[in-house]
Amino acid sequence: MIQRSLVLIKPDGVQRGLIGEILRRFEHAGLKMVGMKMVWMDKELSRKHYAAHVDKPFYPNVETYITSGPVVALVLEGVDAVENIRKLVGSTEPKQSPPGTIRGDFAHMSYGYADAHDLSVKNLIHASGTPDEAKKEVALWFEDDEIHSYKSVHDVHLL
Ligand code: FUP
Repeated sequence: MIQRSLVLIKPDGVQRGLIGEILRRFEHAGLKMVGMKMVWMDKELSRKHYAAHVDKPFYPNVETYITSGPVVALVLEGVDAVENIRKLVGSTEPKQSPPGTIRGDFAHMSYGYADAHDLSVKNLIHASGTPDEAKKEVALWFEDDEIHSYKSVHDVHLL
């Protein structure tokens, strides 16, 4: 199934100069960028985006982290894109993320360290967890006219 997924390059990814590297990983995997913008999230957007987590004890630190600088928001399209993107991104906890994944190659923080320092775990990227979540997140982040349909070279191999 061709799916769309929402990806955020979080403030640590932007500040560390990893935007290009992260985009390269997705482009090289054949995923099509159909939406892209830079956004400095406010608390309201953070609460909407992390609606499932707002009442959890770790939420205040997640909000501090995600609103600490601009993020790059992407809509990526591809075959089973939601699952394939999560595979490329790695585990939520960078320490658990194997080498070869974006988090495993560019981050290593553990939940233990984050909790001991009253931080959110710095894991570079958000990627929608399920197709249902992806639909809701794409609708929260992008207007219809901000998402573009075009032919990429990869489309030749999908037919
Ligand atoms: P993910 O699905 O990978 O985006 O992760 P979750 O939705 O489970 O969690 C949202 C964010 O909260 C993650 F980016 C990491 C952060 N988090 C913590 O900092 N501590 C926790 O104990 C759990 C999650």
